[in-house]
Amino acid sequence: MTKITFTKTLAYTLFASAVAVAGMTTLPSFINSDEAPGITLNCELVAQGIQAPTAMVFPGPNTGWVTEQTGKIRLVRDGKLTGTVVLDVKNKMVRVGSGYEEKGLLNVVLHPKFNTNGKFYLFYSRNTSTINPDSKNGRKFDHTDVVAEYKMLPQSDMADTASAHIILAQDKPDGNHNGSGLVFGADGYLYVTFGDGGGQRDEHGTIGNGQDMNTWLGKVLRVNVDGDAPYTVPKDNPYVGKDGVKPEIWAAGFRNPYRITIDKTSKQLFVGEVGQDLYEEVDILEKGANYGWRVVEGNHCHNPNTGCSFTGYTAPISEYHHSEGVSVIGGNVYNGSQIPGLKGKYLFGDWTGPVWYLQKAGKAWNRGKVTIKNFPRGAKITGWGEDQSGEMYILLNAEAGPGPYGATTGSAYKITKS
Ligand SMILES: [Ca+2]
Repeated sequence: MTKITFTKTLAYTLFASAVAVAGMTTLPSFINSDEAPGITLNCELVAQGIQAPTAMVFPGPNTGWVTEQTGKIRLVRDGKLTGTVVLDVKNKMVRVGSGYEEKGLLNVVLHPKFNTNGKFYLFYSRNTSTINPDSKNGRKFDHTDVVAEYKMLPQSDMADTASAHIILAQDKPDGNHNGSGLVFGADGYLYVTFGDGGGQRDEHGTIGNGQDMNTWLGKVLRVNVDGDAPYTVPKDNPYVGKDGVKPEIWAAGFRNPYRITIDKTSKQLFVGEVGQDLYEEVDILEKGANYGWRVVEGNHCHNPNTGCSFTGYTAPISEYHHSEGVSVIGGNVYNGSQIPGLKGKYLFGDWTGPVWYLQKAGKAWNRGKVTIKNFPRGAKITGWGEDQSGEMYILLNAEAGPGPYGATTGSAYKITKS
């Protein structure tokens, strides 16, 4: 195993200090609690030499793909990273910075019928020259986030670059908070998450994008990619036919819902929603629900910062304070067979390294600490994966950003029994 060193970026150092100060001045006696018992797991290195891994999917029983933030899908076969590049979208994307960076190739999901139709979907950031009509001095949007469909070449490990077509495109006022969650529900529809537009505190328009029902920003969308191109809106979406509301919206009130996943047993969708300065949260997605941002952050008032109303907002199933982390990296419910004690638990982490599980207990979800042995110290958690038999994988980056193009400080580990 490679020894992984960790270098703090200036941005992260500043951010962590600001959080520490906020914690001291506003929450001097905050005590963390894990209601459920801690568990210990192990992990096995599957692939190293990856540049800033963002997502991992499994097109075959012994075949995985890992997306690199800088644009490539790398092929992993029989537990080893191969030289095969399934696809490289670097030339379609924005230039990805080497330090802390939220843009780039952020996610991939396979069509439920991938085995027969070879279709898959990417979420990446591309350049734009469009002027942002809400900017004060005629500035351009920062970039455009897109969801693109691709098909595999027949009988090949590689994608057909000519098959690309854009399903969704959303202009972004700022570079951060891109969402990028992609999952197919049990209904066969594609769910896509978009962040609130970026900057901080969702200071967009008069009420913020999270609460503005006339934008995809700060929302989870639900679309049908199997009808007319590029997509159709399912008739049972909650806001179809409502004036001033985008019909693609399934749920609202998000800041940066970085990951969305499906529990293959319960069919519930889980969202890891990255908070502002104080609280990170995990949500279970419900039709037409509003998760409260920017009015609330987790179970706490945000704007206004006291005396807000929680009426109409769906609470997270779990939240944690920034004394424990800074960005939730939503994971998966374990549905594998090799770790019986993990069955039905939602495993997730924070970008700074801690890992927890959530276990349903009556109406509540209790949190427990997860200790992973042989886990590289100081590495950033950037994503999770679930293979065809339900075993789970964790993606790490030794650095806080992608590094220069071609840098390889990322790795993928399989979660195993202790
Ligand atoms: Ca919320």
